[in-house]
Amino acid sequence: MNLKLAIQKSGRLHEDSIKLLNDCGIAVKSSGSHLRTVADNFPLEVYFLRDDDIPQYVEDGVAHIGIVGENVLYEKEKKAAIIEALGFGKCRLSIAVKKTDEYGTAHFLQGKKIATSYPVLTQKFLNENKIDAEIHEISGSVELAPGIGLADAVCDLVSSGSTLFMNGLREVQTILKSQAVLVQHDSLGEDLLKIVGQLLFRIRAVKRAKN
Ligand code: PRT
Ligand code: ZN
Repeated sequence: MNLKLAIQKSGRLHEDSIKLLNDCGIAVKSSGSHLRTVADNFPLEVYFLRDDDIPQYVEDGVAHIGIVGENVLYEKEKKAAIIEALGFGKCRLSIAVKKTDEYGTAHFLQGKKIATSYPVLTQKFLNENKIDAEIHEISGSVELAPGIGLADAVCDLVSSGSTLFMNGLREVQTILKSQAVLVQHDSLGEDLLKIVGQLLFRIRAVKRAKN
């Protein structure tokens, strides 16, 4: 029996996910044009997917475990338990405004328009702060929105902050800190749990060796 693991096909988490497996002594190759691959020396089958689809695959149990950013996991609101934080893919989901705007508190956003690819997390933040604002969902180039008059603010992922800076924006409030996590399907059988345990044992050893 093979444990089925979903990882990102290409993008910011792909290389680090493959490297983690390799550091664990598990021989899997980068996806190339393949959508799945089987490890040579560990009972593991890897599915290469869009990161957005990984929470659903794990909720359904089509993949038994997955590697995904917390930002995506929480946005999708799927049932998939975090079993280990992996320490890569670190970023934050933040509110940013035009650099000339005085922000002060979240109440700045009252009645305003916010562009984001994370409508669920943005709405949660607004609710928690009892703010009424319009969410404009876009799937990419969110940082462009204020400059072209599409929105007053953005809620987007930030790592170095240079993309915000280049677009005349200023990060004013972090609403979520995120990193890549290993998630697991709710109800795995004993045999699969045993393999998950072996994998976790190796992952933790790799993490310890790095510290
Ligand atoms: O194709 P697929 O849907 O799988 O990939 P994707 O395009 O949706 O995601 P991808 O590969 O861009 O990111 C995958 C995951 O990496 C994210 O969900 C985060 O968990 C994590 N991550 C870490 C980041 C960043 N850092 C990051 N900086 N994801 C995106 N960014 C973007 C951000 O959106 C902004 O446009 O990078 C830009 C900002 O970077 P800085 O350094 O200029 O601040
Ligand atoms: Zn994506």
